[in-house]
Amino acid sequence: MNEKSVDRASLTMLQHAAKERLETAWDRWEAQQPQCGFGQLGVCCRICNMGPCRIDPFGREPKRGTCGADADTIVARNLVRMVAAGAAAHSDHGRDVAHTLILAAEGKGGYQIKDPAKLRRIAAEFGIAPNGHTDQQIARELGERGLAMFGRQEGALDYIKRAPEARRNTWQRLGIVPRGIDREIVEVMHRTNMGVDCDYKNILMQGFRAALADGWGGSMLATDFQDILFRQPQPIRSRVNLGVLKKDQVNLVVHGHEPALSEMIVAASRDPEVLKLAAEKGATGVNVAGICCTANEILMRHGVPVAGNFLQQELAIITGAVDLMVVDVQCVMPALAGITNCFHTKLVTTSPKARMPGVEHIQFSEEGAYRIAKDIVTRAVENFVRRDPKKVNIPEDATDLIAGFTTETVYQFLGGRYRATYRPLNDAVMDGRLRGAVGVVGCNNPNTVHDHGHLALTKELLRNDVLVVTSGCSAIADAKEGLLQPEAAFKYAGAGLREICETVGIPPVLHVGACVDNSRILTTLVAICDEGGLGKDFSQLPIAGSAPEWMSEKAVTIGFYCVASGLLTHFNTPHPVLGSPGVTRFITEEVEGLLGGKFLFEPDPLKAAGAILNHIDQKRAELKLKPPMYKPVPVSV
Ligand code: NFS
Ligand code: SF4
Repeated sequence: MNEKSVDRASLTMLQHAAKERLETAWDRWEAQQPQCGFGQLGVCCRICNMGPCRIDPFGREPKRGTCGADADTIVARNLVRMVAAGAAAHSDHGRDVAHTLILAAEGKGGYQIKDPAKLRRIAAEFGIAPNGHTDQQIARELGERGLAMFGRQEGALDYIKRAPEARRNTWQRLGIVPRGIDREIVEVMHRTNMGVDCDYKNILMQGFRAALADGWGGSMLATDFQDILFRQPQPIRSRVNLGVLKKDQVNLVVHGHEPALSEMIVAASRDPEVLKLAAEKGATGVNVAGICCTANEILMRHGVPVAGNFLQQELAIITGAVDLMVVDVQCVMPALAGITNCFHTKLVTTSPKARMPGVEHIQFSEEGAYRIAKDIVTRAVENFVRRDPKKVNIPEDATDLIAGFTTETVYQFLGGRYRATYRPLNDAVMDGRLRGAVGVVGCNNPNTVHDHGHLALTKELLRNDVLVVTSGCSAIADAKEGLLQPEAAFKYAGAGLREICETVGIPPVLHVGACVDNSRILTTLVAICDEGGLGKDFSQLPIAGSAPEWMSEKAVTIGFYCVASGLLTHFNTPHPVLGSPGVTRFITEEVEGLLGGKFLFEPDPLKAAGAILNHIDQKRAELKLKPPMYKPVPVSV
């Protein structure tokens, strides 16, 4: 396959871009070929000024850097620095949410506690006595406890006690229980500084610890606290793909990650004053659409349509129909500044952590949230009149979807509101109706056909009666293909999975949110273990994780906490580790003996699905479960 994407809307826009000589990430990726082999193999070190040093990957000289570091040390250090960066990104997001919760408790910034039930539930988990306290008082204390998790020095993060006992014991034995979120990230940076840790296994174990501080720390906190502030998602209908942009309305695209901003943009877009102004400018309304994870956040809670996933951010601009794109942090391509200059589109940065030269910056602060959001939406409306109809080219493609499944709503779906239980799910796995479950998550990357990895892998799992849960840009890929509709079960699912989807009324692929919401997958696994019958630890379950088109350091961190939580974790292209046979062997083989999980690198999505199914079957055999009840359905296109 030499197409750039399997998504028709994206291909339409890429053709248009080529005709208009507009450059995209695909062009720049091609211009980078051949990419640096030392970088790909991870054997380039720039950690000190006696370097940069590089190790010959074919075992010739030089075998060591100036300081004497070998390929194993260099590769391990580079890799865990990726983990630290990813953990920092997710967790800094979590920190801002904790701050916002405190502001909500103080009645500042227009934020409210929209889910007091969840507030009280989480507060109880943190040991905060609810009696006689107002929601505000509880929220303040919980917010402060959340912030304290970042600076904590000793002991274990509060959320660690959610994990199954066997898992906690494993972490304890290996000395990788995360103490404080910031502390573990700092320790990665210290240990990988010139002349500190040079035992690659010891370095990697700290990488696992920092990743756990994300999955069972920063990300979990972000998810829980966002649910408290913006309410817990419920299954909700919406639409996805570039066709959600509207010719006759003001199109405002929100891109990035933090719902503190996007929630307020959605609210401001419904402000009567804004709508009146839009009508005066000749627009029939204000259409907010999302890109990347911020899209998933407002999709799950408000049904706001999704314009596309990571590789579609430039394509959205190329439709010529976006009046304003507002960005905050993470996965925002610097190229946006250039491409928006070719159109009337106004680009606005909002985070003090993420500015772009020559781009207007309207600094967002939680304290002035609504006012700032309204200012941004007003600018979008004012820019509508500058849109050039001759340049507007919106693809028709838009697909219906259902999103917004959480650990809690799956309970309700399976057992009904009054008899909430994971029993039916566990029973289905035990009697072989359901073969297992896999989390397919992560990014897009022009190094592989856009969306193809997500879709091919997911469909192969579905026809083999494997339930798929998804988040981030993978969820958006699935949504575009129609996999997030209950009807998809008839087209793609094996007989057992189809029966379950039909009975319960769910799609065969469950959208659980943004990438920080991969923590929802962890808490769901806790519920499955607690329900009983499938083993007492995650590493016993017939499950796996996969990032078939990964790009971000955050994906590496997620992979690390999945492996540390006991999961077989598939990545299509390897981490930059192949220059070190030691590190490669450790993370793809030996670590299984320690943590029960390991990495699997396999570029072909169908082969990857095969390996995942083998793993699932092996876990089923170890649990002495019945063989799968049905044969897989034939391949569907
Ligand atoms: Ni996740 Fe979200 Fe997408 Fe990858 Fe980026 S948006 S945090 S990192 S590219 S899935
Ligand atoms: Fe070279 Fe060692 Fe310095 Fe790295 S830390 S740049 S291998 S001298």
